[in-house]
Amino acid sequence: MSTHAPEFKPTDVPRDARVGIVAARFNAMIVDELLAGCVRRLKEIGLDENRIDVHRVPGAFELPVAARMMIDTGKFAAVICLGCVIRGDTPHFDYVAGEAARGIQDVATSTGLPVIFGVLTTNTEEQARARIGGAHGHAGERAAEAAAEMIALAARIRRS
Ligand code: INI
Repeated sequence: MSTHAPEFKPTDVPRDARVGIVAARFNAMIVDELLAGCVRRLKEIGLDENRIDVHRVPGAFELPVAARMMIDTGKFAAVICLGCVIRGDTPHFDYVAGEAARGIQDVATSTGLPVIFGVLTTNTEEQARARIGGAHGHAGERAAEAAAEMIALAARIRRS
């Protein structure tokens, strides 16, 4: 039995892995940058552009069902969900953000495949901007790294 925790190396990601991305149109300026950073990082990690499929949905609420549609094709090693939910004056935020998070995790656990939560949930647009290459890093890049690490993990577990 191996008891050491191997570090993630981009070279551990199988060359033939395909990644699906679903990105919300709502708060498009923020989500477009999440998407750009995510695709950029996946390519840096070594995924060919033709192994990355992108689909758009109206808002974060629709991310889980679109992720499920992509997973059900059997083509993808992971699906990354990207969105941005900004708190307003009504309880709407809680429903959209909460259901997106719950739905994405449901798809992951019910299919046994990595479905990555790349959804910003912030009080203000400024806080969201700080997370697309500002003071708080880039959530799109982090989502790409999480997907790559989980794909590598799945490959390692299959081999063990
Ligand atoms: N969708 C988002 O992705 N972000 C939001 O901030 C948001 N707000 O604030 O309403 C939002 N609403 C739309 C929602 O995701 C669905 O698309 C809509 O309710 C139709 O089902």
